[in-house]
Amino acid sequence: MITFPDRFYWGTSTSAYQIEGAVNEDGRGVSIWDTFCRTSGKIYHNENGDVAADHYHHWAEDVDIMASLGINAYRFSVSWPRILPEGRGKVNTAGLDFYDRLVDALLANHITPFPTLYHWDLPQPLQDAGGWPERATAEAFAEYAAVLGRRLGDRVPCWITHNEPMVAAYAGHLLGENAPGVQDIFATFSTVVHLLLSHGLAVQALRSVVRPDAKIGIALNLSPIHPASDSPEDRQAADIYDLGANRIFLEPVLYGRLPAGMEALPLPLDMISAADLQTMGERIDFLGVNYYTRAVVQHDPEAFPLNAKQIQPEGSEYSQMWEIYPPGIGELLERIWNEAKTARPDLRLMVTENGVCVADAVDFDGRVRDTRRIAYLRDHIGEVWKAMQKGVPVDGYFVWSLLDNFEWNLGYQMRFGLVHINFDTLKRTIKDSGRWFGGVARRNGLED
Ligand code: IFM
Repeated sequence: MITFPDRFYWGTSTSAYQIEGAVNEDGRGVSIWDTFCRTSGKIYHNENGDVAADHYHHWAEDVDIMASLGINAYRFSVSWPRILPEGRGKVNTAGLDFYDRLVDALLANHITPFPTLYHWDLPQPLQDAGGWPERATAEAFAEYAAVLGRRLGDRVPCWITHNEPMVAAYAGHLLGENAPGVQDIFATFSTVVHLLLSHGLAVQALRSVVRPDAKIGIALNLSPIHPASDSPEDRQAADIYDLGANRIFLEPVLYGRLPAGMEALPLPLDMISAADLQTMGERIDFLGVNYYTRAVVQHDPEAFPLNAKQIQPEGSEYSQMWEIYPPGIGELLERIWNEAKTARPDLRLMVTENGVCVADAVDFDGRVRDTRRIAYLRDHIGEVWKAMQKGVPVDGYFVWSLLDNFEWNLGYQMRFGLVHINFDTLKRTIKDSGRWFGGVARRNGLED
C-alpha cells in the first residue's frame, strides 16, 4: 500500500462549456465557443456544447456522485458569460447564484471547491472588441475575478485563474483549431502576453476580496520534451519546443521574467514592460500541472514557427489521442520543483488534470469496464508518489474528468470521464474507474 499525506486532495476536474449546457438560460451571454461551434466544419460532426452533459440541471446529482465515491475536491470552471454576459459591466446575478449553490453543496459534502476562472469561454462581446490580443481583455478579466471573489470568496479556499493558457493561445490563435479560430503569430504572442498579465491582475484582484487564507494558483499544461534522436539538430529542436511549450509560461508566472532564448524569436518583446513582468509573477500559492503525455520532437525546417515538430515514437502505447507515458509526470514534477525550490521554497504543486481517452461503453449488465483507464491512473498516481518521495511538494491529484464531455473540436467521440454520459438520455453511469478512484481517495493511497 502506498499512502499519501493527510489532507491530500483527490479530485476530479471539469470545465463549464464542456459539461454545463443550458447556453441560453438564466441570462447567460454568448461565448466564443458558441460562435465557433456554429461555424460549419470546425467541430467533429458539427457538434456543440448547447446541452453537453447538462450539468447545469444535473449538478446536484453530480455532486452526489462525487460524495458517494469519496472524492474530496472538485475543480470546475466558471462560465464568464454567465456572470458578465457582456464581458464587463452588468453582473448577471442568476449566474452567480448557480455557482453559489454548487459551492455550498460541495462544502456540505466535504468536497473542497477549486473554481477555475477561465477555461477558454471568452464572452463574445470581448472577442468582438479584439479578444485576448487586446490589453483591455486582461483588465476585464481582473474585474470578473473581483466579482466572483466578492460573491464566493468567503467560502472558497482554493482558486485557479487560468486553465492551459497555451491551448487558448496556440490552438485558438495560431492553429485556428479552437475558438476564436484565428491564425496569426502576432495575435498568438499578444494573447500569451495578455493571458499571463490577466493572471497576475486576477491574483491581485482576488487577494483583495477573498478570505486571507485562500490559496491561489494557475493550471498550466506542461510536458517533458524529449529529442527524437541525439543529433544536435533534434536536441536544439527539443530545446526550442520546450521554450514555446513550457518555459514561456513557467518563467513569467513563477519568476516574473521572460525565459532565455526569447530574444532569438521574431516577436515584439518590447510590448512587455518590466511592470507587466512583475504582475505576471505575482506570488501564487500553488502551481497546477496538467499532464497527459510527453512530446518527442524532431528538427523540421518546414515546421512553423519553431522548426520543430512532434513525432509519435514507435513501440509506445497510445490512447485515442496521445502516447501513454507515465514516467513523464514524475519527470515533469521533479523538473519544476528542482528549478523552483531555491527561488520559491514555499511553492506547492498540484496535479490539476491527468486522465485518458480510451474507448469505453456500457456493457449489457450496466457496467463500464474501463480497465485501461484504471491502469493509466494507477501508473500515473504511482509516478506522482515517487516524485513526492524525492521531496516534490504535491498537495493534490485531479482526474480529468468527472464526466464524459464535449472534447472541443473533437466533439463527443472522445470520452475522458470517470462517469459515463449517455448523451441522448443524459443518464450517468459510474465507470469501474470511478469506483476504483473513489477507493484510492477513501484509502488515501494505492493498493499494491
Ligand atoms: O478536455 C481537455 C480540457 O479542456 C483541457 N485539458 C485537456 C483535456 C483533454 O484534452
